[in-house]
Amino acid sequence: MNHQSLVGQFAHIVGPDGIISDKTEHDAYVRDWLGKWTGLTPVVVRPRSTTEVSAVLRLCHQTHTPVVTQGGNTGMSGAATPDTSNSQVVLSLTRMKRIRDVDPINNTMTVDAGVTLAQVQQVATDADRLFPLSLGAQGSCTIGGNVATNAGGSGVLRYGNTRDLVLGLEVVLPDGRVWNGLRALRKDNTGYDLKHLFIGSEGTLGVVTAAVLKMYPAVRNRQTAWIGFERLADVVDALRGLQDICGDSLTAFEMMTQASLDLVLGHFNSARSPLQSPVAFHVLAEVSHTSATAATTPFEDALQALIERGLAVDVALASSTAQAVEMWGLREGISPAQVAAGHAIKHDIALPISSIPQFVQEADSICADVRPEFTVINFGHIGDGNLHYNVLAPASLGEKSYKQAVEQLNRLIHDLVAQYGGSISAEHGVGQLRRDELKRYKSSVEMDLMMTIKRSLDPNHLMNPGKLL
Ligand code: FAD
Ligand code: 2HG
Ligand code: ZN
Repeated sequence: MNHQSLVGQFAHIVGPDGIISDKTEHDAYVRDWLGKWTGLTPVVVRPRSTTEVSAVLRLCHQTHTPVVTQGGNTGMSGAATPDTSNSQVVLSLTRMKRIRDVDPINNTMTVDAGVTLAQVQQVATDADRLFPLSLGAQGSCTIGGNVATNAGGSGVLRYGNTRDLVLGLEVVLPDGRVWNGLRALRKDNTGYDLKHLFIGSEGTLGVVTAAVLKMYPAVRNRQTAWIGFERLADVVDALRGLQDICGDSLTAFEMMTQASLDLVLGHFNSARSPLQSPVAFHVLAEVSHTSATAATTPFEDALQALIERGLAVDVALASSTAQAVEMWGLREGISPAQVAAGHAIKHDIALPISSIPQFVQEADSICADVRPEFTVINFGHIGDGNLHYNVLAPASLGEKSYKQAVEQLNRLIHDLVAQYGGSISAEHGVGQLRRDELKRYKSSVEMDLMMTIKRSLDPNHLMNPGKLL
């Protein structure tokens, strides 16, 4: 079927205002926000309901039309960008915005896939509850995208990844059938737990159209601190020291190097370091209580103990919500500051926390050896063993030299990660960015199992081709 009649059939399903066929209006859908990937699509299709998604996928199945599902297009791995063949339809779910149910007694809500993470957080707040997934893109990323990437963010330490926050899913399969798995149950052992196949599948197995999400008791009392360290081994010790005293109330433990902070301070004119002097490693730590009257002393005592034990060299405790927000602004500012600085070679890695200090020492020395003119921007969710070990190439580097540097550094850093029993994608997924790398680090048995699942659900290979596998 030619493009024009296909577009006509899509318009018949979603209505004329649900398609964008004019290429001059495709930019936001065919280019990723990092500016690393740009593709082409014959049409962007924007359904409003599961029934429409089902009809769209049935048509794609009948016509062998490949589909790239897209949420907020905030992903970090090029997984939501079509290729340049001009054959892949972009299925954007941002018009699917219904809050289907909120049940504060069951502590669950059921929402359409196109609802943004910030809206979901607000729905929970309005019900005097918490939805704890939290990340820099929350104003634009969608729950469908969070599910499809198994997003992490800064609350994983206490609440887990997206996978831990989902009780049920509704998914449209590649042939258009709808699987209604919207069960709001915390216990259900009736066979294979199918939702977990789709969580983290990056749009390669089906389209998530709705999710049942867990809610938690609202946080009524929060303390935020900025802590300075000279040694990474002390950061890791401090994490356990704080947990020994504060237990589960420690909800965030984010690390950044001085170079990462300097990048943010250089990018945002009004930004100030919370500490008096530079230190090698900065940590943003937060404790959260569900009781408004919870004692604040354990956290303060724990911070004091870090100084007394000689682990931390300086501490700033936020004395107001505004100060806490400023601290989080510094942390969340690292990504945009990197984009402004030019070429960041991204490594989103997971490691056993105990091996992080040794790993970083080795990785830093590799980078200094092979690329002394580059700057390591190492930061991340160290409380989860997740580092964003990014390497900034000078903005003046030509395209060809940049590509060579990416290949060289990916190989060296990822091989080192593998040596330490780590993962080359902790939270950003595989997408296009790490697709070829994946084969090197997964066993043939694991790749084979993944291909078997892919073939059985999507035998025509129409769902997000060229990504992940
Ligand atoms: P998209 O980018 O649109 O899509 C991502 C993938 O999901 C693609 O494979 C797409 O095909 C698939 N997909 C999207 N919707 C669906 C659906 N309904 N059904 C099936 N497949 C679908 N990520 C983290 O994990 N932790 C962070 O701390 C974090 N911080 C970020 C900070 C910034 C400033 C930015 C810009 C991004 C950050 N991200 C982070 C990355 C990104 O926000 C997440 O990956 C997010 O989950 C993507 O959601 P999205 O709706 O934008 O998905
Ligand atoms: C974060 O933790 C995001 O801020 C982005 O996951 C990481 O820019 C990055 O590499
Ligand atoms: Zn992150």
